[in-house]
This record gives sequence, structure tokens and C-alpha cells, in this order.
Amino acid sequence: MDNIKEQTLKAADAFALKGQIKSCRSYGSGHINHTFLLICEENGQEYFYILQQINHIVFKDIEGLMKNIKRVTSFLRNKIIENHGNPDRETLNLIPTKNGENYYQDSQGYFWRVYLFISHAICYNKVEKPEDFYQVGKAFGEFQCLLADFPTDELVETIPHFHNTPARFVTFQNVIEKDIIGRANEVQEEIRFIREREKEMSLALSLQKQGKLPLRVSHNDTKLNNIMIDDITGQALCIIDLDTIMPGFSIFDYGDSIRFGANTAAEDEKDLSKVSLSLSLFEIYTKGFLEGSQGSLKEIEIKLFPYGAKMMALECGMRFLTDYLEGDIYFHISRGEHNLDRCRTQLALVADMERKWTDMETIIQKYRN
Ligand code: ADP
Ligand code: GN1
Ligand code: MG
Repeated sequence: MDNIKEQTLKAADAFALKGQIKSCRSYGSGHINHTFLLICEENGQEYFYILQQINHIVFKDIEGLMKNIKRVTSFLRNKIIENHGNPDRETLNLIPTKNGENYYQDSQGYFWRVYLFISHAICYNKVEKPEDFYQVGKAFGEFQCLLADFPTDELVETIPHFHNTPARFVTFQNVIEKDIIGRANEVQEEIRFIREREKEMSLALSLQKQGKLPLRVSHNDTKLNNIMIDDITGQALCIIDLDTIMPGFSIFDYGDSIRFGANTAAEDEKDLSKVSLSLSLFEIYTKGFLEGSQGSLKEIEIKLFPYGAKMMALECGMRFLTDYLEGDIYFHISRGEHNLDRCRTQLALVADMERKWTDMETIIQKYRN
């Protein structure tokens, strides 16, 4: 516990935990929040929690964000109980502070929350068994159905225009223009690649404006390490990282999972020859997502699955490059060119998707009926 700051322990102490804090260490591989595994002990019994310092630079309205999470998890909890599931494991459970609040703000202005730790389950950074990816697809498909009757107007937009790719492009252009730390010159090839695809970026929003593409309650950050797989049953147990739950498009929930999980390389792989779209993983996820969504998706949404996958990779690549050009102020990094490496894998994946477009469409055709 030596290298965990006093500030972290003080924050942990603000919550109504069982027992005494025994250990606290950094945990997980998220890019946004600071996450800790907290172990407490009482009468020889251990209690596990997840403590998080919420990134308030990224999320400007923490109160609104925490209200979203409370509302959505309470809603899911009721559904899980109705279905005779285990509400302590199948959704996130917030632990209140000693004052009964959902989060705690410390004297330096940092925001903290605590969840029950979901034990005997794992978050993968890479698909190890294709069956797991099928389970992930099924769970994210079901998630949309479960939330289909959630009152959308109760949700705060925690990051406005989160998957508004054209708006992200405008920011990207402005950042290149300013080039505050002089990195733009070395990334001309990546800039050109993204600019060449600008026209494609507005399709989803324009279809929505025409009333053809529905806005749904979506997760918006459906990468593999935001879902827990049960150690014993091998089934997807719990969808986590609910910070970006807000109205969005099903094709982007589908697509973001493909972007991360169907890539044959890690998101930050330096050797781009390892990056490709695995069509077999693409297929198994598609099967799972469509089964999970139980016929609730419109024809146009299914047809746009390849587009959703490509846009999520392109947008994410553009966001990593934007952050690289701004001096790495958004995503956590652990090496100098981390964001640039991440950008390059995403763009290589986009290029591979373009090569495999017909194959993707054929696979979707196979499962759409
Ligand atoms: P970030 O926004 O930084 O990605 P996450 O909420 O995804 O933060 O948490 C980071 C990691 O912490 C997850 O990928 C997962 O490994 C772990 N984690 C988060 N919540 C829980 C939980 N309730 N139980 C077990 N592990 C968790
Ligand atoms: C971030 O929080 P995390 O690590 O699950 C990001 C996503 C990106 C992803 C790229 C709030 O997700 O949008 O797709 O990194 N989350 C936010 O790995 O910006
Ligand atoms: Mg996460």
C-alpha cells in the first residue's frame, strides 16, 4: 500500500465499506479513469471493491454522469431480479459514501466512486477464445433490448457529440492548424488518410436527420475490456464502464466492439503487419449481436454494421492522433508515441476493412434473416 497516495486512501475512507481497508492497488487497463482494487477485512472475512477517481477533465458534469449510472444500474437491477439473475454480479453496484451520496469530492476537487468488485470474472484485452467474443456480441445486443424502454430524457449527455464523427473531424482540423507542440509535420501521411475519408463521416447523422436511423440508449464504449466474462460459466456476466451511456446508434455499439475485438493485433501494436480484421471474429460477434438484439434492430441498422465498424476505427484513430497533436492530454499513455501507435493501428484496420468490405457484407447477409 506504500505507493498509493494518502489522497486515495482518504477517498476510500469516505465510503461505507465493510471492515478495515487492508490493501489498495492500481487496477485494470482503462484509458480514462484511475482505477484501484480495494480490499477490506472484517473478522477474517475479505471484501473487495473497485475504487475509481473519475476523470473530470473528460467528464465535465460528474453529478449528471453519476445520476445516469445510478438510474441505469437501478433499472437493470430490477430487470435482473425479474429474470431471476444475480443483481450483485450482473450489473454494477455503487457503494454510497458514509453520507449516503453516490460519489465523493475530495478537498483538492477530485471525484471518487466505489463499486462492488465483481469476482470470479475477467475482462480480456484480447479475444482468447472465439466463443467469448460470441458471448460479448450477444450481451451487447441484449443490452440494447434491455434498455429499449428506459426513458431517454432522463439521461444526461456525459460527453456531448461523443460519436459525432464530423464534429470530431472539425476538432482534428483545428488541432492540426494550431499544431501547438509541432508534431503535425511527422504525421502527414496519417492526416491525409483521415482527410480522404471526410465525406463518409456524416452518413449516420444524415440518416438520423432523415428519420431512417433510430437513436437508442447505447453504451458507446463497447470494447472488450468493458465487459466481464464469468470464470465458471464462460458467459458474458456484466457490462461495465457505464460513463458514456447516453442516446446513440446501435451501429456504433456494434462497431466499437469489432474495432477492438476483431483486430488481430492489440490497439497499440507497433508492428502494423500484425493488424487485420479477423473475418471469423467478425462473423461470430455479428451472430451474437443479432441473436442478443432479438429482432429489435431495423433493416438499415444491420445493413450499416460494416460502416459502423469502419467509422469507429476511423474516429478512434482520429481521436488518438488529435490527442498526440495536442500533447497527450486525454488518453492515458505509457510511452512517448503511444497515441501515435494507437492511431496507426486504427488506420491500418480501416484500410483492411475496406479491402474486406464485400466479405463483411456477405457475412451480414448470412445472419440477417
Ligand atoms: P476506464 O473508463 O478507465 O476504462 P473502467 O470503468 O472501464 O475505467 O475500469 C477499468 C478496469 O477496471 C476495467 O477494464 C476492469 O478490468 C476493472 N473494473 C471496473 N469495474 C469493475 C468491477 N465492478 N469489478 C471488477 N473489475 C472492474
Ligand atoms: C476510452 O475508458 P476506456 O478505456 O474504456 C475511450 C473510448 C475509446 C477507447 C479506446 C470516455 O475507453 O471512447 O474508444 O478509450 N473512452 C472515453 O481504447 O473517451
Ligand atoms: Mg473501460
